[in-house]
Parts: sequence; structure tokens; C-alpha cells
Amino acid sequence: MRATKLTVLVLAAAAVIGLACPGWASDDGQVVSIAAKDFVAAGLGRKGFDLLMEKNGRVFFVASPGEIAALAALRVSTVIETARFLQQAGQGLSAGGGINGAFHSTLELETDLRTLERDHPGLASLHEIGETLEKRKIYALKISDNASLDEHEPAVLFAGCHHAREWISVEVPYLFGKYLLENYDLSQEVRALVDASEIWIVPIANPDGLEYSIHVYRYWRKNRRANADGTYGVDINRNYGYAWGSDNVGSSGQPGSDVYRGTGPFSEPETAAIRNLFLVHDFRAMISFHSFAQDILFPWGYTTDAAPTDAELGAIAGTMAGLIAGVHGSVYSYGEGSRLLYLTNGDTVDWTYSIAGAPSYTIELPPVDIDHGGFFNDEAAIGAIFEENLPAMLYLTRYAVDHPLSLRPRILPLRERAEPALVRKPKLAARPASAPHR
Ligand code: 0X9
Ligand code: CA
Ligand code: ZN
Repeated sequence: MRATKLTVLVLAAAAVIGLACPGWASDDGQVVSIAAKDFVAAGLGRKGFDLLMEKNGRVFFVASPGEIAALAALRVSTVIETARFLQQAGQGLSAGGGINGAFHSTLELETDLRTLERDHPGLASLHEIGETLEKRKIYALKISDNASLDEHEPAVLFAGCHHAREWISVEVPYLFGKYLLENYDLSQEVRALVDASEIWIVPIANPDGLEYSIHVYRYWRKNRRANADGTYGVDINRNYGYAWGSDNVGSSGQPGSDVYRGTGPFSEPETAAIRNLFLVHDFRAMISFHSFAQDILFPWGYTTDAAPTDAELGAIAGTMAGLIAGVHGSVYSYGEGSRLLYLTNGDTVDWTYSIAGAPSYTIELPPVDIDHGGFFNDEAAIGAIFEENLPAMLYLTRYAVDHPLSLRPRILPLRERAEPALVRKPKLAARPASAPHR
């Protein structure tokens, strides 16, 4: 395994301020920052720099003396940040990961999902639920007793990586699947849950975006749709069919925007794949993992009005937050997405909730803020982040098994269940147009 970014940071910083550090020469590198707009304009996203983070509109990375000289020759204004980073590292900055490091690429995930299926015949079956614009497969791992049979059991969905740069969101659902399979024979609780349900795991909803984030531009968020105006990408978390495009605050009609909603609801293969999966099974709950903020968000996203089952959504979220805090003490806030964070329309959980009131959550994984690494999780922290989410995932699965949605079928008329692309025009929510998007 490669050295974590944090190690690189500390070593680089130590070299600069003259600490004894065997094997590290002072000319090995500096932590530098460049204004994000200059970084993009100069095409630096394609240069393979060892990226660390983006903060306050600046991109931070490690550069060798030769690279610093090359940047100067390009007339890109570059600030040496090494000493400041050493101070922050001492305060627990977590900016690790490597240029994919212990995180999964799409190929690594495919290999690992196939291994899980092979090692657990009868309990795991791997499904290709869609194909992306760049012809990558979108995979769903189904975990159940008699996994190859459709036994019409209550289903739960755990998805990751709607947003390309949120690498930790791949690992938590993947590790949940691995945990269930490896503990089926060891744990009464796991066995009972797996026997009673279908647990569907889609660790990478946006494989094209993830590969772009790994190989070209670490901060890429959207998919890789070639838009009509020459820009790239649709925000997969603004392309679902409920309240799609209901205003220009919760999503954008500008193709170059990071929250571009696409040309129509479910215009993208990634959202269509999740829709087609969700509509043919009895899904009773779901979590879509994102990062970062340590939040548990529930519908609605498109309006600050309370959802029909707001009290139930909040109670489940509160229980999950308590379970998470009980593991390593991490505090995850919870509330309606539109109120706790900002308005979104066309997001995943509004749509899954709209089908029949399935309790649906966006979990924003650690870190809590940009000062603790933003989209960069230390690869050494992957296990702890999974561990703290495990009881919440088990709880939500048990809840789904115990609570059929037929108890409250009136959230949307049935005809809208049958025709998911049908958009009900919600009333516009009053909100300042300045809400920031991450
Ligand atoms: O903006 C998003 O899609 C999610 N946040 S992220 O930083 N991962 O991009 C939040 C979606 C949750 N819904 C609402 N906040 N309404
Ligand atoms: Ca089964
Ligand atoms: Zn996200």
C-alpha cells in the first residue's frame, strides 16, 4: 500500500522546516496551492499532480522543485503552503488516500464483487443494472438467501458514488455487503436479516465520473455526458424524476454547472439504471452515501415543506445518528435535506421516497468539514467510517423488513408509481437564490 497523503504532508513539511527526517531530502517536494480557476485554466488537472484538497477556491497539491519551476514558467501564481500544513497535520487534518490508494477503482470493484459472488454462492448474485456513456457496467450486488431466486422479499438499497469525487461513499456500501456475507454463518442477527430480505448494493452509481476523478481531475462531481454546448457532465443527483427541475435553486439548467440537471428526468443511464432496479423490487428503505459533512438527510430536498411521514423519517434518522455516535463517538447531524443543508431537486432520495414513502436517506460521510480533509479521507480511516455506519445500516434493514410500505400507499397516486418519469409540478419554495452548492 502506498504512503498516505498525510504521511507525504508531514514529511514534506518536516523537510522544509528542517526537522530530522531520515530518507527525506529538502528538495523532494513542497505543498503548494493555486487558485482553482487558474488550475483549471492552465490544464493542470491533467498533469497527474499529487492532489491534496481544495479549500476556499484553491487547489492544494505536492509539487517537486522541477514542477514548481515549470509552474513559474507558465506564470501560474503558486503559494508555498508547506509550513502551514505541518501545523494543521498536528491538529488531526485527515487528507489521505493516494491517487486512489486503498479506495476502489471501477475495475477493482468489479473484481471484488465477482470474488464475493464466487465465494458466497447462494447468498450473493451480481447484476449488471446499466451501462454508462463510456460503456462501463453499473453493478448491483444482491444479498439474500437463495440469491439467484426472486423470492419477493422486502428489499433495501445501499448506493454509493453518485458523485465522482466522493470516494469514501464507494467503500461503505461495499464493506457492508462484504460484512453480511462473511458474517452470515457467524451471527444470528445477520443470518435472520439476510434470510428475510434482499439487500441490494450499488457501490458505484457513477463509474465514468469516478474514473475521471481518479485519472484526470480529482474534484470531478458529475457523470461524463457530452453536453450540447461542449461542456461535460450531468449531476446524477439532480436527474431523478420527482420534482425534476422544479426551480433553478435546487438544480441548474446550465450544462456547465456542477449541479446541471440534464435535458430531462432520467436522461442519464446512471439514474435510469437505479430507477429500473427500484421499480421491480419491493424496496422499503434506502441509503445513498455521499461525502462530506457527517449528516443524515431525508426528504424533502426540493421543498422545505414537511414530507407526509416527516416524523417517522426524523425518528429513524435520530436512531441512526445515535447508533453511529455509539461506535466511535462521531456526531452526525440529521434533518430534512432542504433545511439542514440546501435545496435540491431531482435528487435520489426524493424520488425513492416518492414511490411509496420508502424511508430514504442521504448520508454525508466524514469528515465533518473541509478543515478535516473535505473529499479526501485518509485511507487508514476507511474501516472506522464503515464500522460506525454498520449498526445504522443493520437497523434500517431490520426496520424495512418489519414495515411494509403498503401501510401507507397514498403518498403518490398509483399511476405515478407505474410511470416514474411523470413529474408532478411542486410549488416553488421560497428560498434565497444564493444557497451554496458543494
Ligand atoms: O448536493 C447534493 O447532491 C448532496 N450533497 S453533496 O455535497 N454530496 O453533493 C446533498 C443531497 C441531499 N439533499 C438535500 N440537501 N436537499
Ligand atoms: Ca431470499
Ligand atoms: Zn455527493
